[in-house]
Amino acid sequence: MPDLTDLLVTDDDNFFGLEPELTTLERARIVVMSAPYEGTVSYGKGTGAGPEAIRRASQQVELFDEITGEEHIPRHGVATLKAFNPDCTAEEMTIGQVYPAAKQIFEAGKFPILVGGEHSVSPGAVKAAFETYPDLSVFHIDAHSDMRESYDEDKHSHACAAARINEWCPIVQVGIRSREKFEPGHPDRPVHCYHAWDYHTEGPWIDEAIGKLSRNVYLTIDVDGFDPSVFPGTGTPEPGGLTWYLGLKIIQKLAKARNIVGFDIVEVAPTEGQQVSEFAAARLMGRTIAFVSKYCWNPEGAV
Ligand SMILES: [Mn+2]
Repeated sequence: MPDLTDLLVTDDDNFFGLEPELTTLERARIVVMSAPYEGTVSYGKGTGAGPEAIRRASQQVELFDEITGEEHIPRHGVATLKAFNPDCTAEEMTIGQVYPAAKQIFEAGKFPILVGGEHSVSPGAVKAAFETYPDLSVFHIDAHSDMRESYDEDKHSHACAAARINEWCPIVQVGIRSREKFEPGHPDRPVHCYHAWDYHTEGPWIDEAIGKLSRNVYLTIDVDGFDPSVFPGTGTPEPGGLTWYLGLKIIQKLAKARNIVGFDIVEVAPTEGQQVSEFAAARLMGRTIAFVSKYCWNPEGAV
């Protein structure tokens, strides 16, 4: 595994189009990893092109966040790593490439963001977070519960992401509307599943769901947890997901109540002829950074 310095993007082809002095590993508190992997995709293809499309879209995102009233991104700095090599198995991607990079980011005291690619890339980042924060739990936004033990004879398939994560951490899932009848979690690490049918509008359930999490939380966002009107470009769209504002409010509440230690945004599959999904993903990245900065790093800002 190369040192993070060897992976660093040093020109202005970085996330959010920052001046290079804001993107060094010394200056930046946030480090973005790109995993353009779609090796186990079972339906629509194209998530391999997600990270590059999101990076380009992020250069069009306004850096001022009017919800929190601050410019968090230039204040903290964001380092961009070169994309990992997608010519490998899902296990080699997430355990062989994502995990060691995420581990180094945590060891440097920085905040990792992982951009996919399919959901199979996430477990390696969670493993590194879990080794850094032994009480870690995972907040999982997705249409799919991803709790299959194995899929297409691959334990590291995108359909098994939460099952792999559950080998280390308890999970709270929201937005779920596609799952197997029987998908047990580990007996010592419960998986609380909030189905979209019952929980798709604002209500006390959000605080209840967040209340099931430990202090330190890794946030994994499969964009298909949102409604396809928000993210039409995704591998396996399901009707009836979270609205944009409900999703943001859930993440804001999460940041106010818990310490988010890292997050990922996965399953964006850019659609020819429009930029809706990659721009929404870049915006979601920016908003989530704003909430983490405001409420997790400035605790006096919490309400
Ligand atoms: Mn999904």
